[in-house]
Amino acid sequence: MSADTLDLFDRPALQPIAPGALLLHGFALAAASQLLADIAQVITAAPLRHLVTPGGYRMSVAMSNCGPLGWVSDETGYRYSAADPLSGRPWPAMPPSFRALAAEAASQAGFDAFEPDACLINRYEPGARLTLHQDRDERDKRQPIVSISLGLPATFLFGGTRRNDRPRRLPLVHGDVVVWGGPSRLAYHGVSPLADGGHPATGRCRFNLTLRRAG
Ligand code: MD3
Ligand code: FE
Repeated sequence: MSADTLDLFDRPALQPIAPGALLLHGFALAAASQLLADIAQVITAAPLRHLVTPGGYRMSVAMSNCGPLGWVSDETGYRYSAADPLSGRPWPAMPPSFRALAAEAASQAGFDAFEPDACLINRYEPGARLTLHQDRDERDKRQPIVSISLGLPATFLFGGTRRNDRPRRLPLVHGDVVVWGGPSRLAYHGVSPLADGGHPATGRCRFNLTLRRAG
């Protein structure tokens, strides 16, 4: 390839986003069909549902969890719970495919021995969004968070450590993996309303897996 020929999409495989934050383009592509089959299994046992915020709003994103702990919200607050409030039973086990990919991605970003105990599954349909927030319900903030994007593209909003810091817009596409740690761990972030479309792997939606060490 000649020096002036642009690489496909002109994106490096590993893209630093901010101190402690690294975007791994396409890192989940090879595993995507396994990940989606495993998501289907998990959400059969623990169905996706629209949680209610402590403020009384129904979330537009539908959620479920797997692993020892699951993130839940209701009128009384946010918390991690070992049981699915819909069934009273433990969340489904974390599929090895999720665990392995998260540990590999974290290691690429310099976080060794990442052992997530919580995986939140977010499903976005067209129009669904996540308003700016921090993830601060986890015990050890030195542990990174790994997120895996599948299906329709989204515009991720990445702000600073103060809510009023103007967020940067970061496109995330099928197969992208992001590791958030160090100084980025408490950054405000969100997702713009999902644009309508269709994706061969997921149909008319986006899945995001958020892997965390919560307990
Ligand atoms: C940046 N989910 O579930 S994951 C969430 O695409 C959440 O569904 C988004 O934010 C989604 O809480 C984004 C990416 C993410 C997760 C945690 C972060 C980005 C982060 C923590 C600090 C900074
Ligand atoms: Fe978050």
